[in-house]
Amino acid sequence: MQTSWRAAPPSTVGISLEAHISQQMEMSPGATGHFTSLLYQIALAAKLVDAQVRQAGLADVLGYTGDVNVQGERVQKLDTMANDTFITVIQRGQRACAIGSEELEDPILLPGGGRYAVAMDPLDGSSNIDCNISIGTIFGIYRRKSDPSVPGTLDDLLQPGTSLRAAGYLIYGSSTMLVYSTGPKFGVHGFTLDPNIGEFFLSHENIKVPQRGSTYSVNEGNTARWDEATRAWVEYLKQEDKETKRPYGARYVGSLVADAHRTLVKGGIFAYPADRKSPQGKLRLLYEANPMAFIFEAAGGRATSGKERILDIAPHQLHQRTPLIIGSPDDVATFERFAQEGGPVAETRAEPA
Ligand code: P6P
Repeated sequence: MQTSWRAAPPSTVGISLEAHISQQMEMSPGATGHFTSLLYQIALAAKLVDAQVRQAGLADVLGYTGDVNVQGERVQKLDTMANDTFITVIQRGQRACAIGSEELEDPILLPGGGRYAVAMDPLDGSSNIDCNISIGTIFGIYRRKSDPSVPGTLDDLLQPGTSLRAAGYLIYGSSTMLVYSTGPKFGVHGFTLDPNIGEFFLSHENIKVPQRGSTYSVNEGNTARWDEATRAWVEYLKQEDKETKRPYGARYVGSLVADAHRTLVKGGIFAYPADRKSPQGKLRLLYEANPMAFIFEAAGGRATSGKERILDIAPHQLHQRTPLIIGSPDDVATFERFAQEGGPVAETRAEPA
């Protein structure tokens, strides 16, 4: 006979995503449930995409559709499926007035009074699908600026990251995780999908980026295209120096959600800097850099373009690019010292004062 029942602690690992979102809503005075409902819709769409991604190896969905998206990249069937799934679910939920997607040249502008604008990369890293490397969905949620009596506008999406109401990502990896935040006050939380029952459960509560890490994540294949400061920064990290715990380990998957998630949990730095081929950087501000920057800052990390804080950048185009450097505060500061002081002359390779 059980003699006592141990009451669960107030906020424990293991609660469902729905319960967690409801708790956050209760902590938001004046909440109407619209935002909560939109988060539920994103989680539902993520489950549907996860089911397709898991079967991709078996079903005939790995091939290319033959189409080319607005980025000039050949579109894989899973890209199309993910884009259609998120858009359909969000539209049906009627809480959004505008959706900007990496897969669509123009935003979807919706009537019906939805209060939020969603910027998303439905399936990032899709070139890795065929080799079973982790891929993901990245999203940012803005409060609309336009009058709710009319359909949403492009301006509802062209907002700086400081205006984000929430942001997050899904990583479809060895397990599927949803990581999201509604801001530094509420923290960053990771939920792991239990595929047997189709529910997300809190597995990583209040994720904090370590003050400093021991790995750097950058595509060194671009070295010949980098400026001297970027080259000097990487060379500095590779030097042997016990006092500053160098060399750093190199880790690069080539899938943003995978590289960012590792950096978020373990610390260190991820960089996609500008180079001669991509003078504005490769990654997209609205639906890649901003959501990641929002998450990292909410977790105590930092996010810069090398010249300015990512979240401060005023967007002017839906698909505009930016250099993206995210990670532990100390490691991002080291990058900035090289970027802003032009880096030392090659032979010294010491960190600028
Ligand atoms: P590269 C994937 O195609 C992606 O958009 C991001 O997920 C990833 O961080 C980056 O491009 C990798 O780019 O040029 O290193 O292959």
